Amino acid sequence: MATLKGPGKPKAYDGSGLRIGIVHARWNTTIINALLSGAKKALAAAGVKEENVVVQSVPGSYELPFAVKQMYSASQVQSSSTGVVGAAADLLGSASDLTQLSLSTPSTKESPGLKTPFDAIIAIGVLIKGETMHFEYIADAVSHGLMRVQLDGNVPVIFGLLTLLNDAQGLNRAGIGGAGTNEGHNHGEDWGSAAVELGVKRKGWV
Ligand code: DLZ
Repeated sequence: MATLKGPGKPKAYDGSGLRIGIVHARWNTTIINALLSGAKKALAAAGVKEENVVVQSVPGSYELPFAVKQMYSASQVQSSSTGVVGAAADLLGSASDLTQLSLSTPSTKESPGLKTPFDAIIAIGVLIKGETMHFEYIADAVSHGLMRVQLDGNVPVIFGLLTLLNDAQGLNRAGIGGAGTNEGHNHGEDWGSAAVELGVKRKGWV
């Protein structure tokens, strides 16, 4: 049955030539893990190779915009020449986990030793409203931060931030609601599909 909500039935985009980054927060881990699995499942279903999916984590959602920006910058520098990887590390900060991990991903079969920049990055976070204004400030800052990164960086950033009033809303939106009956729909799958669609379209809109 057709539903009013959601992105509609996705066209089958071929993700086999894409490199996708995922940065997820660790707050509210149960929901995060399900969303992450959903995103990876959709990427695999679209043909994105496992070795071309790089996953990073940060403590909370507030850290997502910076992490996405760093991850993308590192992948750009890495792709320009293997010789400037050291310079990239200097540029981005010496002992940065993000820099080290994103620069040390395995090589593709097509171009050994040389990786292309990410075609899209998915930012995943789960904010659950508490008793203070914390939720509003973080939700607003992260939304604007992610938009800024994608427009300034010219890279699609998929908005995988759930802004929830309670735990149950989150479990449902991760497809693990209903106390063990897996009610709801996993929005991570939609984010994986969106990353593939935008990654493909970014290579040519006309
Ligand atoms: C501090 C905090 C709170 C109260 N709640 C959440 C949340 O529901 N989801 C989330 O992703 N992060 C939360 N954080 C952590 C902040 O995002 C951030 O990691 C810290 O303020 C440190 O910058």
